[in-house]
Amino acid sequence: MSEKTVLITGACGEIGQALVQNLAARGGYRIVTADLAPLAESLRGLSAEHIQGDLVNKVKIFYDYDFDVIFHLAASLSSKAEVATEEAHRINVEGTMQLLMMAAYRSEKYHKRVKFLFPSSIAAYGLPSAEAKHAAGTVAEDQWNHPHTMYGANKLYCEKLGEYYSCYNGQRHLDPNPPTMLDFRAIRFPGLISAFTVPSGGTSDYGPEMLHAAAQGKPYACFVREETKISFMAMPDAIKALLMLMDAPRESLKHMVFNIAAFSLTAGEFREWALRAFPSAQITFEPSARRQGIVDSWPEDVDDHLARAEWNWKPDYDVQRFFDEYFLPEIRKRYQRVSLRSME
Ligand code: AKB
Repeated sequence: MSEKTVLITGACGEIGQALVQNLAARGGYRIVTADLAPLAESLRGLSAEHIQGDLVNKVKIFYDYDFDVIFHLAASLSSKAEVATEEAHRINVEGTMQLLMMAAYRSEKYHKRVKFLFPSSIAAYGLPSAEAKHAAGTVAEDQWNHPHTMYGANKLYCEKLGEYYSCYNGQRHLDPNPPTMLDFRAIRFPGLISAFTVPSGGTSDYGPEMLHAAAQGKPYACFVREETKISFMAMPDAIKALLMLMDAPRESLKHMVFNIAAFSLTAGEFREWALRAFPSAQITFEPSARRQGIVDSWPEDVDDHLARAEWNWKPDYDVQRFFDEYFLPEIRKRYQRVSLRSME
């Protein structure tokens, strides 16, 4: 089988690094990476070509590449986007629009549907208050689509742009011979937790930050209240979901935007898990009104039956397995290595 050419934007971010490593291990892909940052150390030798710089300016050069699949991961996350709204809009919306137009153009010109994988987020939801959130419980894709944040609004709008370029681009779907359109597929991710990288700029970051701090014996002041609940997922499950959705035959997909769920827990429960593994961890709660408000607008949990029915989604890690089989074994190795290095 011939090699497929894949573009991964935001390749040096948390999802990007894990995705490049997984695709490279699978084999059969020519991986082109793009990021504002130079190629991360962890990706050396895995990326066939790295394009560094602002996506909005760089997108022209991608018109010359024969991409089969695009994973557009570059984004300004929810907390950062609230302090630099215009920049967030430029990265999250203009960058996505430019790439979608390029993928639509190539699909049409070469009669080949470019697959466009887009990480959306639970931030696309917006519940009016903590009480409404609690009452709503588990939400489906088409409920509560009233995001409170710039990032959430950007993600929801880009889902719509993806659908537009896939189905209606210029209303040419009504032509007697409609053109080939791109193949847009999006996942609304919950908060993600990697044992290898720490997030920055997001609002679900308190989960991974708390666990990484506990593992390193550093005190941590959590920026949301103990009872705050949202859904989380192990990074390997997030990568598995992206690859499963990429592989799913188009005919089996009736939707373009999918929730995926793994486990949902409160910040207080996170602290209990952290203390079980690291009994001397010092974790306190010092809520920030703005970040608390953001998480209060996100659902407690999401209904992922569409993903389960249409592309057989099922997470490998519930909360017990997440700690026992992924996070704790990996994090212990990681920080042991760091402390051994600091003794050298
Ligand atoms: C964020 O907190 O902004 C992200 C997300 C939930 O999309 N991790």
